[in-house]
Amino acid sequence: MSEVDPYDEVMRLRDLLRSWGVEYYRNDAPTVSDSEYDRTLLALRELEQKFPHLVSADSPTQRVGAAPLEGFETVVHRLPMLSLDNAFNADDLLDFDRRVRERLDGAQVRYACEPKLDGIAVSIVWQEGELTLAATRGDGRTGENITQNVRTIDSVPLRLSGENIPRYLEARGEIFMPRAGFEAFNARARRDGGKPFVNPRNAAAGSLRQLDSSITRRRPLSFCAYGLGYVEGMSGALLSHTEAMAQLNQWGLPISEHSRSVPGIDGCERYYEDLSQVREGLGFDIDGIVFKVDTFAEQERLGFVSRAPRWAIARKFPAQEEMTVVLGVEFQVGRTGAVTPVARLDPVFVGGVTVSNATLHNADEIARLGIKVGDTVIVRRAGDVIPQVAGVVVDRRLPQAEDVAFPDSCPACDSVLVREPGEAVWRCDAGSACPAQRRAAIEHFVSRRAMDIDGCGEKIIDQLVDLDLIKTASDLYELSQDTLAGLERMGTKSAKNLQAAIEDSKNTTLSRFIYALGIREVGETTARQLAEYFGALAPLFTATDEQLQEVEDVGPIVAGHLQRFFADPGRQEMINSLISHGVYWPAPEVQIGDLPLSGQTWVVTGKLEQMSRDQAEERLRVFGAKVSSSVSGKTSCVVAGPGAGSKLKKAHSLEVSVIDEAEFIIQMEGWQE
Ligand code: D41
Repeated sequence: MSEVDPYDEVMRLRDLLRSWGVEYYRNDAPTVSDSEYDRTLLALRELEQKFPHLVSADSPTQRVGAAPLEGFETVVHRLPMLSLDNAFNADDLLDFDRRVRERLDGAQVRYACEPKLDGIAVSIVWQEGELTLAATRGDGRTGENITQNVRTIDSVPLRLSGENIPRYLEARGEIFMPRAGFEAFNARARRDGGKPFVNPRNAAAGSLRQLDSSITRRRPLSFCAYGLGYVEGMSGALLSHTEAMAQLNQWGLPISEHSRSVPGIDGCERYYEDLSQVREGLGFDIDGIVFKVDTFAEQERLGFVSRAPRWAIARKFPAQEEMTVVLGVEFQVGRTGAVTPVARLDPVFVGGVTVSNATLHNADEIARLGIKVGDTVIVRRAGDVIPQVAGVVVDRRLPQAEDVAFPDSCPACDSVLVREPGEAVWRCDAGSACPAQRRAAIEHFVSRRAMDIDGCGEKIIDQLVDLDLIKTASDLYELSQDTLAGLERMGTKSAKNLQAAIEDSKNTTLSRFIYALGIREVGETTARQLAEYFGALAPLFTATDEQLQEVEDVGPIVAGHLQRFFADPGRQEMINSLISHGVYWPAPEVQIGDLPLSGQTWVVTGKLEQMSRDQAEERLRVFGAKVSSSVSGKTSCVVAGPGAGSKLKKAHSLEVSVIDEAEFIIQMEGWQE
């Protein structure tokens, strides 16, 4: 391959970045993922460093941000809004600390750590305590006047409270849309035929860009301050970032409840690990952690280079969004017959894992996305959630892209597909006659929270079903060790272990058994409630609609599913067969009313040492407690182990009683009597 001329390459990268920038900032419709944008910008910056004569004032590297829009006035920031350097790994962070200590002559430095909110950076000014101006960051030097829109955000005080209010206060911070609000907004937009946003940040940007602030007011935006701008006429001095944030908070500005001041870079690394753990539970998107040298005196000694302070750095999390290409769409049949389209993707590394499939949910979602095979799409993966296709990059569509054809009949058994009124899902109506439904039902049956048969993964079940060794879950209990040992990737030892696991699973509980049956819309909670209410399996076969609906969480729809399930002769036969193979559960011993924790709601959080969280929760239920995953005013007690985070904080703030594992074990002994 011939060498690329650096001049041509610089021009090409600039053109790319500029066109992406316009799409992004003007139309709130990104045509690239953030990470690709960042990578391209980095490539350009590196080239310009290598060939300084190619740097020009209009290069995207010279201003990180957007041109002001027509419609908003331009605001010149009294102090430039700096940008943040990025660290993409632990080494980058160590280098940052080394540079800081070199300039400060050696000693360990205190760092202020805070989550990096994924929103829109703004500057807000209060004069004599009254909010007078709010502006976007723009290119750092000038931004857009969005005062009217910012005034509609509840968490931004229109008037400062407290003492020693300065004549002129500029605070900088981030405006963002919490996830719950984002999901609710998108759900409404989808229902009303509107256009949903790709992610919370685009939603925040789009909401702030409204020329009519009554629209902004209806958007669930929040504000969080992260620094000071120009300040004048203040009595007393603030000596550090930590002090400044506390002062802003006293004047009524929201600050991050997760911020902390730590000693040295080791403290920063620990903070990064800790926050990575709780990231999913935060309720809003963050894309990294910001570390700042805490004292202002040290910040001043460090100063800044062109556009970024030497005293701060953003340690980025692995990207949660990436672009890739749809190679095809397959249709999977689940245990309830639901046909789910799944996009096969050119594998991409996103949010820390390689993703090669993403669910497309149903036919409506395919229509909403307007997705075609061959399209470039943005794949989003948040935490442990299954990867989603957030949007199609229509600009990159090739002429040969093909429409997705939803099948007319079941891809596994060719039976008709039916769609119930008001439902988005097409289902195969063959029930247990469909091999795909049977296979999925068996997978569910053996899963950890159902019968918990260890070592019986998808690959094994596929072989057993394909070789016609099992038709239903009850056939599992007839498999010989020899048969199992004959499967691919199965030695005598693992065959022995698997058979032992199958044998062990016979001793179960009624609620696990009901859950394992895989009845439509009967999850773990409903299964447990059914087990508690009926106390045995037999009454479920004959229960009337009214009786079923007596159970909490069971309405007419679930009652209908239950009745159809237990009336199906094939299912009856399978249940009888399971029981004749020796599946059993202990009869309930105590009436629900007189259990020691009846009527109480408990929460378990953090890591326990003597038992798993699941085990603790199961025991609490045995003693009659309801177990919840979130703390509220109604919580009776929280069991907290090491590493407990926001739930523990919330419990303290609501004055809910908190006990540790040791105390929990002692209390349990009392309940057992
Ligand atoms: O949460 C954030 N997104 C955040 C952004 C933060 N917590 N701190 C920040 N600190 C700065 C400096 C150190 C330059 C005052 C920032 C940003 N800057 C920032 N946001 C957008 C560009 C720069």
